[in-house]
Amino acid sequence: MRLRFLAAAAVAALLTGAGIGMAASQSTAPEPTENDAKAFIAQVEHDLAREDEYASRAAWVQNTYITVDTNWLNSRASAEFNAMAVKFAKEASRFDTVKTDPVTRRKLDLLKRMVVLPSPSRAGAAEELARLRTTLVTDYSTAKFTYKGKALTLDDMEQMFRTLRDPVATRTLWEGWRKVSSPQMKEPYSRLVTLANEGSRELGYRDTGALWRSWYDMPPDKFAARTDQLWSQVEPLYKDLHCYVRGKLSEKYGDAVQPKTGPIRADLTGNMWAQEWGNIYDIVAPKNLSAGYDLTAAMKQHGYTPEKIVRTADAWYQSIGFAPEPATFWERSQFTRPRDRDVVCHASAWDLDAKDDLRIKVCFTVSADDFFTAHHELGHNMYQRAYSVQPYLFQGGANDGFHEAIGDFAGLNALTPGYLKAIGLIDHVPGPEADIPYLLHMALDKVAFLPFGLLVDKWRWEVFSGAVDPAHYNEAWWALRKRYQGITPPGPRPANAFDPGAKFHIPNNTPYMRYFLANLYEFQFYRAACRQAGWTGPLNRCSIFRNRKVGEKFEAMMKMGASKPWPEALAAFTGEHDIDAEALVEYFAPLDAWLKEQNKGQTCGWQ
Ligand code: X8Z
Ligand code: ZN
Repeated sequence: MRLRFLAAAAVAALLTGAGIGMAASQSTAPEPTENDAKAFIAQVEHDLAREDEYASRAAWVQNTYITVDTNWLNSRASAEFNAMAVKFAKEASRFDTVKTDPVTRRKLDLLKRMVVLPSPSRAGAAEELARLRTTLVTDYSTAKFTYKGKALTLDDMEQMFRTLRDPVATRTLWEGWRKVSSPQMKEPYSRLVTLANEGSRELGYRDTGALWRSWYDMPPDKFAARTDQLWSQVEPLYKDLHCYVRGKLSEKYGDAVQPKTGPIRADLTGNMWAQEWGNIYDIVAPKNLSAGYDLTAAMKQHGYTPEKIVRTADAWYQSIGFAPEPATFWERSQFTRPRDRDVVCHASAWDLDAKDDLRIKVCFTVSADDFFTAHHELGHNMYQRAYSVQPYLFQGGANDGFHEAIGDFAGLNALTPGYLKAIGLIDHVPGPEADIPYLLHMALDKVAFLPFGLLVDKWRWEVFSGAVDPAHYNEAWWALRKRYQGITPPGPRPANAFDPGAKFHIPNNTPYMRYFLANLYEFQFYRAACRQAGWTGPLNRCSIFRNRKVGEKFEAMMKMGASKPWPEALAAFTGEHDIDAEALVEYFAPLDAWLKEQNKGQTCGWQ
């Protein structure tokens, strides 16, 4: 084929050109042309798509059946894909000064930054990096903590955390998970950081953090400043929520367990990482106002199963015009934890062939958390299928925050009482007195998440840049947890603790700023959708269920994939050209006024 010839010619030119003392006219390889660039891209897209499918299938098998052999296969496939992508990314630089059409130029740019952890080119490095990655995620996924004679998985403990209200028990589980999952990761993790940085430098990035910050169609430093500025827009709202919740926790547990000042004790938030607090709604619920229903209870009452939750989410997407998940989705997905083997339980959505082999892999129970997560995961699948019309290098989100925001937007609609009534989960829609309880419940998840969404990669940026060395990994983690979230561990941390490793995205090397961005985008999408639908009531009651016109416009944005800079994708659906925390702030404005009223006389903050 044309490009194989091109590649061979380039190698030949390099070899001859390397000869010392050659005349300049003989030693200079011919300048590549626009056609060379196009041929190069065609070859890259063909080869990467093929290798990608191979690596994805190996990863699926490993994720759903962890054994020594599937780990081996996954490492091998991942190393090969990584090495190929890095090689192409380097070759792309040959066309830096070639004048090309905008599509080819964007593909060349995307190619240079597509690898999350680039492997160094020296022999054996890609294999070592891949093995470290598999080891870390396997350690995380197979860890069990023995409590009262029972070996508990993480998802067992997460489920207990939702309703446990005994601070001795929550502390035991919280510390137990961090003892069994992560201390042994510190050494392999720091090795992985060294290797990924070496690979990133070969590609021209200062470190892997700089590579990650380069994904947003703006200079990396500008992106970092932008995230700080977005945080400053929502920080006052977070502080009001923090103040109110701390007061309620102190009322419930007493000053000895939760003091009225200072940070919140992490294990009292109903979540293993204190990242979303919706599970402790019962503790913070206003005395005189009722939400009117409990979604988890309603689902149990109506005989919901994990699969039924997923079918309900699929039906929501169909109601706005999306095609249903294919038959193979229902045959090949994993909805619950298999009882006889180890798996990676953390929820994920898969696209195996860039056509129709879509799947999710989750370990659901019947809970409001999983109801939301089902919409979240299907959002990934819907996006994957929408942009499968694009060429390989454009088969991705407008940015990774968009990918996370699609399903969160669906979830915002699906949690409204109007929708829950329409699908028969609740009998009547509560009146306006339920708005504050509803917003409070939403804020416990959406507002509480913001500082966590921000700090995970602030920590990793410091680790990749070398600002924090392995001896200070844990200290730096807790400094950020305290500074941004205002939370604290239930007791002193042991010297060998590696608490970042007790959160999936660290051993799995999934970048995290995407979730911070998504939490803002989802409210921008929601506000725009409600305007398009002509909604005039309180924003929190708006639902675009069955609105095919809005669905069509949403899908049009999704079909763009990564073909255009993200501001263009955002504008295609919302008319807005920039990310803006104002939509979230507007949504929660009635709650913030109420919180300020409740907090009167309290000393808020924690420094
Ligand atoms: O990891 C996820 C999804 C899969 S992309 C379930 N989320 C983050 C987390 O669990 O920490 C969704 C919210 C944030
Ligand atoms: Zn996701």
